[in-house]
Amino acid sequence: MSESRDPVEWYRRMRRLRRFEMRAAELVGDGEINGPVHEYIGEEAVAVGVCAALRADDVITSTHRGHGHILAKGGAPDRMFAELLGRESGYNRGRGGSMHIADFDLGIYGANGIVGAGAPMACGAAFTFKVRGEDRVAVPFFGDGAMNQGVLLESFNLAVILHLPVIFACENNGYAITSSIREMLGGDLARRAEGFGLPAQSVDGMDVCAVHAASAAAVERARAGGGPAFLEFRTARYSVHNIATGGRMRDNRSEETLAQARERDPIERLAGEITRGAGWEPGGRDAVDDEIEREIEGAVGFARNSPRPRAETALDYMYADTYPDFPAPGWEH
Ligand SMILES: Cc1ncc(C[n+]2csc(CCOP(=O)(O)OP(=O)(O)O)c2C)c(N)n1
Ligand SMILES: [Mg+2]
Repeated sequence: MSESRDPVEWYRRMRRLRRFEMRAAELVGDGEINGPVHEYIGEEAVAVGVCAALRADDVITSTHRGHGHILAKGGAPDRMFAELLGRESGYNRGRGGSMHIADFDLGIYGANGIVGAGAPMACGAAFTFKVRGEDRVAVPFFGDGAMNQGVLLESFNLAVILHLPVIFACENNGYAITSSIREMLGGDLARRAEGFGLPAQSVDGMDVCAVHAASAAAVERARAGGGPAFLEFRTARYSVHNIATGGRMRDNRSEETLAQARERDPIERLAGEITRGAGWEPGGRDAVDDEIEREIEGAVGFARNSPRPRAETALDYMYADTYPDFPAPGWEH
């Protein structure tokens, strides 16, 4: 998906993320989706605001909570639902499920079940851009929980010393599974990143305009050779960690705290700003909502009508059966 500075388009993209997740939750409830599903509802402004600052040829790495990032970078809802429903037409031919969706052509270098693991991959991509003299950037998304992973801190260091075009996008929703950041994380996230030499900023992650502005500035800098940056987006997930396990993964937030988070809803906020500002396209908000509804229902229908892999092919595509020559031709020892 390409760069956008149009608030109505941001609304459309956020609404797509929200409805995708709501529909996925229903399918989990109905038993049509098996395996873990980490819902992104409440955090839509982060994925949409960041990705609207990226070109189609920039790359992202994602997390276990990846649906939002993938959709915001242009992932197709029909192939995503097909993957969640375990169908042959899914992104991983139905063998990967929610946490392994990737599309290299769209610059989506994968959701990832290993917390923090996308960061070094993004550094690798950014190193390639730098060596080739390309003005592309790489954005690893990760959560507050990943800030305690060694590999993430090593990636900060690597990005700084190699001056890589990486924008570290930290989604601080205050929780890692059921553990509050207050009990688990020493110091301040942005100050921690600054300690590595990264320019760092803390941003209201419920405000897509603020997310986009901070991201666009960091991307522009990185493209021009200005090096990496760290952005903390303060956000909130409305649901439990993994909706497939239901109440067993409930954190200790009170109903009141959750209600307060919902009052800051990023989609309602943007909708209000559009109404008060430049206004809606012909047909208004309802027309966009209807368009998304048709898209999401069409995607669910596509997935349901797609064949499941045959049992005897379950292990196909799990392992590479050919390897590139190594050392690669031209490699100097
Ligand atoms: C290396 C590693 N350690 C632990 C886990 C188990 N785990 C899965 S999600 C998660 C919490 C991640 O929290 P955060 O990074 O804040 O992301 P959020 O779920 O809040 O989006 C943990 C500890 C894992 N998947 N990988
Ligand atoms: Mg978190």
